[in-house]
Amino acid sequence: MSLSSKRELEQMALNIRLGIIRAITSNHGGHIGGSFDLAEMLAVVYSDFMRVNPEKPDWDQRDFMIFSKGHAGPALYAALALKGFFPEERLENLNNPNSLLPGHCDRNHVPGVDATTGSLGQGLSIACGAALAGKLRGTDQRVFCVTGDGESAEGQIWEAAQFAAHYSLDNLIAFLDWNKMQIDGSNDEVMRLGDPVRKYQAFGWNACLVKGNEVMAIQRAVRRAVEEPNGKPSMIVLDTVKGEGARCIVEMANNHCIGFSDELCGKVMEELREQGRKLGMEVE
Ligand SMILES: Cc1ncc(C[n+]2csc(CCOP(=O)(O)OP(=O)(O)O)c2C)c(N)n1
Ligand SMILES: [Mg+2]
Repeated sequence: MSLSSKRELEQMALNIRLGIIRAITSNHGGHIGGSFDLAEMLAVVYSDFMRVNPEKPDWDQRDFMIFSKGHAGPALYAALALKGFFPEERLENLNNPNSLLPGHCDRNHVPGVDATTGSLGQGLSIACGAALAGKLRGTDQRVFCVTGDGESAEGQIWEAAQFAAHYSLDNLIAFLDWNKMQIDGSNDEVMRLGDPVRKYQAFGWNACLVKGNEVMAIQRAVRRAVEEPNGKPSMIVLDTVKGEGARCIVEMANNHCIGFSDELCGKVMEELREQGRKLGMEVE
């Protein structure tokens, strides 16, 4: 299997953040914190592992991406636009009236989106259904799923965790964006999650902790999950920082869903331009 280099993946992650900014700026705000911190994971999965065909988004042998933390739609949309599912200009139509790019992931409007999400807690169950269907049909399709740590307060997540282990869904590769924050503050204040790796292991999953904003660490973990199926579903816990990618966003007391002024956009772009220079990329 030929995999992307660190530099290529970091460039892709930067392009994803630029796409997120393009979308969120057009809507004068949005869910930046929990979108930005997924850029490295999306860069790895869409560059190296997702078997999809942007020309035929409904290809019946494709891998699935179930974005359970649907409020991070701008991150998934940016990756899909870069992959060629729709023109990048469409990113500038986030959440406008009659938009073809609703703020939360919407499979009815956006090519490449496999499940409509936003009501938290449901995506892992949808992913289990898709993974079980793949097994029953005898295909080698993989199902990727992205969950949140605040989202994990939903009981349905743990029903799905039990189900996936029971049905030996080793074609299911899930991520947990462990940024320790949710909408109203930290998980420790709102609902303690404890150690998610040990929890998923106790539920019968392969579970590991990786530096969630380091492309090579993520690439290694996903590679292991896809190349060494062992009868168990895999949970890759991404140790992330909410808003990673721009210091001015990380440092905000709450960066969950914020208004986006020209001034803030300018500050973020300055940081992204600096990262572009280091990666040998021209960022406008
Ligand atoms: C069932 C349900 N309850 C509440 C919400 C409101 N809500 C939107 S995002 C969010 C926080 C989710 O936290 P987390 O999963 O940690 O995602 P992050 O904020 O880190 O991106 C909440 C509670 C929702 N979308 N769905
Ligand atoms: Mg969180």
